Amino acid sequence: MKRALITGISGQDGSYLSEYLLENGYEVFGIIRRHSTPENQENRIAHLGDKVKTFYGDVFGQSSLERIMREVQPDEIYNLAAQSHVRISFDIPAYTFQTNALGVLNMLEAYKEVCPKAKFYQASSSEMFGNSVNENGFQDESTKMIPVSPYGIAKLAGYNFIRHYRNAYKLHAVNGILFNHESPRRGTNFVTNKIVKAAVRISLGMDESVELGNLDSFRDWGHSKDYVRAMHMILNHDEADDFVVATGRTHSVRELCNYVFGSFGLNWTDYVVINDKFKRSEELAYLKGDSHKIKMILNWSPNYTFETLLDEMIKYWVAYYVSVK
Ligand code: G4F
Repeated sequence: MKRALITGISGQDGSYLSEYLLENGYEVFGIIRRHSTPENQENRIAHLGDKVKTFYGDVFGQSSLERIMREVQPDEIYNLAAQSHVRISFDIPAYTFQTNALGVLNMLEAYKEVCPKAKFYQASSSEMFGNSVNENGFQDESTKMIPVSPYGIAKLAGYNFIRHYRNAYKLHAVNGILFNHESPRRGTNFVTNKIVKAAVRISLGMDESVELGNLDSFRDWGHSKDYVRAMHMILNHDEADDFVVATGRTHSVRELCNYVFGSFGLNWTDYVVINDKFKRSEELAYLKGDSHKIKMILNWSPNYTFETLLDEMIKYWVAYYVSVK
């Protein structure tokens, strides 16, 4: 049985990746941070029970990472731990950098020291591109990376550490450059789940409005389940390499509102209120990913569309509020 070690296992991607690896016969181990209310910390993986084994640890502490790696002896390491909220990274830039950049370095050092024969996946992000777009309107592996947020800057440092360790120490360390990916398990302070949850509550008479920030940015939204499958494929490619993972379709936040409120027969303009506190000091305006490389080399393609992703999220929140009402 192959052994996988996942940091950030209690997050959206960590939970779906755990399920995917268990289905594929892996033993799954995860690192979680200590939290004063432990049930909140593990609610996305609680349904997996003792099928996953978790350890307390933190990407800040190399010695605890080494101890865990020594005990697990992983074949595959997925570094998904991050401060993942871009707007919040403007409020806590140093913490974001420590987690998303120095955390990668600590993980790599522990990996090089303890289990260098393992394969190492790094959760890199389309936020690293900033406002660079190729002439054809897409971003791919060759697009310049000029990030516009503390989050993106930190992720870019992590991305470069991976490339450096791969080249310098001949480690099988890879980056997945993932565009936005969502699901019912997405945090409700990210725009998709925030809008879906609000629209469901408004449709049920539980709320009257929702406050949002910039409606004019465009994102390439896919489903986390499709993207964790891509992570596994990228890591298991014979050659250690970096891949963009995206749907190739883009929509504005405005279009997202229109689809979600429209599915309840509501006009979103009656319910959305703009609040500047949800805007960013510098914004990434447009993301549309070109994932031809992973399609051609690894034969990956997404099962979900923008519409089926949102339909699943809407269904989840309707069932949730109908059951608690
Ligand atoms: O949902 P978001 O917060 O995601 P964002 O900033 O694109 O970041 C996500 O995708 C990245 C990949 O490119 C990941 F690396 C990152 O970890 C995260 O998963 O915001 C999407 C868009 C932005 O343009 C934002 O300004 O929605 C806009 N927006 C408008 N009103 C809002 C809101 N975003 C949030 N979170 N909340 C609002 O009220």
